[in-house]
Amino acid sequence: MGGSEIVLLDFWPSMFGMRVRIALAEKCLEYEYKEQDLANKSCLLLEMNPIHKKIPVLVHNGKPINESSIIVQYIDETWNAKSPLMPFDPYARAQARFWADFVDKKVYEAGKKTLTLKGEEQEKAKNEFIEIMKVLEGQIGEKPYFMGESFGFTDISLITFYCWFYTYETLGNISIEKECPKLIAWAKRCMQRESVSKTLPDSKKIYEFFLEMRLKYGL
Ligand code: GS8
Repeated sequence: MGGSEIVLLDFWPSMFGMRVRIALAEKCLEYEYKEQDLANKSCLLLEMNPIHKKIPVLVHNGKPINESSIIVQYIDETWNAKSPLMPFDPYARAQARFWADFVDKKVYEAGKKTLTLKGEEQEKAKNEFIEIMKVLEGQIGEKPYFMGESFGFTDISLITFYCWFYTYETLGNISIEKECPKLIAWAKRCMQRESVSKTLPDSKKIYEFFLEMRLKYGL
């Protein structure tokens, strides 16, 4: 895109960073990817996200945008001619935001608890995780995507967790597919899109990454 300089500060296994990569791919935008070391944060990251000091950060023509859901909406609004990610109708937009917000508030925390707690606490976390997935499965229902016929904002917010499912399932001893077959069918449908399949790392690579982290930080 002429005159636009796009830089992404990211970390490869981050489901939040992947959201931004999918949105950029949907819009066919070229950008510079800068992998960040979160154990030793760069001056650039601290300068571009002084409040949360987290990735992802999108830097567009020198100006930073923080928080993955906000970044995805920014991308959609700035490059609105190609592949709209939000529905046109204001009520449908509100619904799309509601479900993306539900994912933000529920999925990461429940997944993290499933991976890090033990015994009875882990059992509780696993049940909570499955319950959240079932709510999402109910919302997709018989539709191809969250908001109907086209892939968009809400799909992006959840699909990046899919490459973590193997890790949740293996370490939590659960089967998401058994409990939520429609959700998995939706995820496989999303994976048929190049923007998604080229962005999501291999599930086994994520699993190895998590085991390494666990060893290093004694989670
Ligand atoms: C979450 C980003 C986040 O947790 C968003 O962008 O949607 N609500 C934010 N980023 C993590 C890496 S992914 O787990 C991060 O940057 N952590 C560094 C830290 O906490 O120090």
